[in-house]
Amino acid sequence: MATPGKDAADSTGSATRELSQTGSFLTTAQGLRLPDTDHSLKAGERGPSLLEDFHLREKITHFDHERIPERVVHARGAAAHGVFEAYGTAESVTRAAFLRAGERTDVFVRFSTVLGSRGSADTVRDTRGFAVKFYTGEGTFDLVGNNIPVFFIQDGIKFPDIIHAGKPHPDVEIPQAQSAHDTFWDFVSLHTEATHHVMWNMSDRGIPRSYRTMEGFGVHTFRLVNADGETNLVKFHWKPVAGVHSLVWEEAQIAAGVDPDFHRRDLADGITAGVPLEFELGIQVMPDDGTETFEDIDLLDPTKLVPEELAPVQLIGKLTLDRNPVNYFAETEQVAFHTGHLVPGIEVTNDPLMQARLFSYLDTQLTRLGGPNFAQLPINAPHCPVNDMLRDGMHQQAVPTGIAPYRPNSLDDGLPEVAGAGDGGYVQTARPVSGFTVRENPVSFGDHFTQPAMFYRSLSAVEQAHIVEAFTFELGKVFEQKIKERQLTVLANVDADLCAQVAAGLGLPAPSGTPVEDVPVSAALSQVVVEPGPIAGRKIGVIADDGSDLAGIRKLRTAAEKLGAQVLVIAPHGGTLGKGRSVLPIDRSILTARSIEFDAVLVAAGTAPDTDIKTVLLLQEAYRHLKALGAWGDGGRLLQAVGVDLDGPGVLAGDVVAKAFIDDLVTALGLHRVWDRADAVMASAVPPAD
Ligand code: HDE
Repeated sequence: MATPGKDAADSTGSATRELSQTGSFLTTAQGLRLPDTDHSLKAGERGPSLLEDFHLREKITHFDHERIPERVVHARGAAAHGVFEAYGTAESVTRAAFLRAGERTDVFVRFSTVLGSRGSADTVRDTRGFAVKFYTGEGTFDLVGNNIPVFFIQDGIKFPDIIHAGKPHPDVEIPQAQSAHDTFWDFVSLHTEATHHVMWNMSDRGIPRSYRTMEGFGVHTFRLVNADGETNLVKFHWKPVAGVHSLVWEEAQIAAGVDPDFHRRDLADGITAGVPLEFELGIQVMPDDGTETFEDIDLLDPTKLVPEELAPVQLIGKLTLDRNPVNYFAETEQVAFHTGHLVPGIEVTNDPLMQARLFSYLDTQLTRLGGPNFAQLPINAPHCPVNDMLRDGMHQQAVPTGIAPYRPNSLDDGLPEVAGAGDGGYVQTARPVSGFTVRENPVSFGDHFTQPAMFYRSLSAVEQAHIVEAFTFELGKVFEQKIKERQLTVLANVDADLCAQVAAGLGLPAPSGTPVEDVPVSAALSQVVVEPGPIAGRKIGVIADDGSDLAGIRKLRTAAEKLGAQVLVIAPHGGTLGKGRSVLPIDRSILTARSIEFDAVLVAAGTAPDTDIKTVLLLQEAYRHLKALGAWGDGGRLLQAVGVDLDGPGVLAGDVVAKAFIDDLVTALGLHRVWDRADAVMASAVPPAD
């Protein structure tokens, strides 16, 4: 007996492979070999083109239809393939087979910004999408999360409102990919449940250093069910092995112009360089005791997080992203995530935001991917047998063999069968539902300010200063005075100091509010680290010229590469440095280098203290952005020439590239930034002259 769906899955995959480039001759879509694709068929060499030129028409017609509608949100994205390996530590709370010890599952992960169009810049201040497709043996599970643990709205019915407000102004379509404009602040100042998410967006989390240094969150509370049918309420977390690290605002702005592909380039380059992205999946487990609350936190309210101090994140597996897509359109653009792609052991809750998402993700693909058969696209096809009774429709690729795609039937021997829980069927846990139909929120959804205050007060002074700067910048871009004033009244209810500082920056009086005074802080919310972490994926720029110590650079490179970091040589010209066997390729000429690319900048011994304006800019920016600087041998002359105090914090020195020098560099990189320099930098925009 044939299994139609299984055959369909197979034929989808193989048919698509056959359709992609095979054979060495250029052909039409019908396989006809072509003698010429550079000239249209014309009536004489100076004559008009002929309608009979079927190749011209096929080529142009197909080109005319190359684009599909971009995602209405999260249009700008980049992705990678990889594998997820389970530790087995979640087995007591879920029967999901892919979470059993040692289980390895193929994954595809797409990172994105929310507001911008497909061609917008990567480094804008925005939330980042963190969508993971697990191709499990029990069906595909999509964990469609963000890099911020809370959301702007509590009910999905408000999603079009927040997105319309955040998107560019509808008359002039300005500004692209950012929230620094009137409609966004108009909405969030009126809709105060957005305050917590706004605080995170204005923090360093809104401008991540790279995808490899971002946390991820499932945001909603999920219900996990174990083999005995016991349930727990759970929040998902992705913990980056590389640590949580962000850009500073000036870097983000420079990158938006100098390298709009900053994050996708880092992702692709890192994987190409053999440095995979690594994240551990974790869960916070809360009892499913019928209250759907935990320590007075409403678990159905997506504007609230559960502090890690109250429910520690238990690590349950590791994600490794180590393969770039082969074709952006086929994979990154056509991938279709859906919060309703679930597997046995993982269920949804009544969070009204999550409920609306269960409708939206399937619906949006119908327009974006042109019909209901998008699951057959190679990137969306499950990696397990598929035996559905879905038939026909636009772009149908499968050739089902059965004749009875209905149940019950006798003509296909009653197949396919339905599966109970014992056969891996997705049997939802029965949950009680009662009440009157209402358009109301529970009372507990009404507290919009306690957790924003907790977030703000949990951060270090530098992080708080960045939030003040971000609010002052964004509201400074707002034209309507009443919107700025209204947002200040929101901040007054979060924290009086925050409000006063932003008001001062805007030149407005600080209103008074009723901020919550006694908020327990959560140290886990700060991303400033005191212990250095790994440095894989980091980039060290080394300024050198024809007189530099090339052996020292090689030694540094060998040491850095062992730790997964890259050394990039910056020189006054392109090509190579040195002669004969000691020749060293130059990675960036000073014309193509910009400080934002590097996590630390060093000057090699022997480098002339040439204060070319571009070199000065590079070093001063690196200094301002709190990056480690350094030099060995007489390389320090250049640092001094641009005004860097060689004894200042985060300025490394050594006679030669020796172990101590390398250790200092690794420590500085592992701490992400030279936070001790922050006060001096804030006091003066340029490094102090010596
Ligand atoms: Fe989404 N969201 N969303 N969202 N979302 C989409 O689906 C939507 C929400 C998130 O890389 C769309 O296929 C509604 C929360 C990510 O392809 C669309 C609501 C969170 C991605 C959609 C939300 C997300 C999307 C656009 C409120 C974090 C990118 C294209 C009820 C937990 C996935 C698409 C990718 C994409 C709707 C709220 C994350 C229109 C209606 C909360 C990471 O269906």
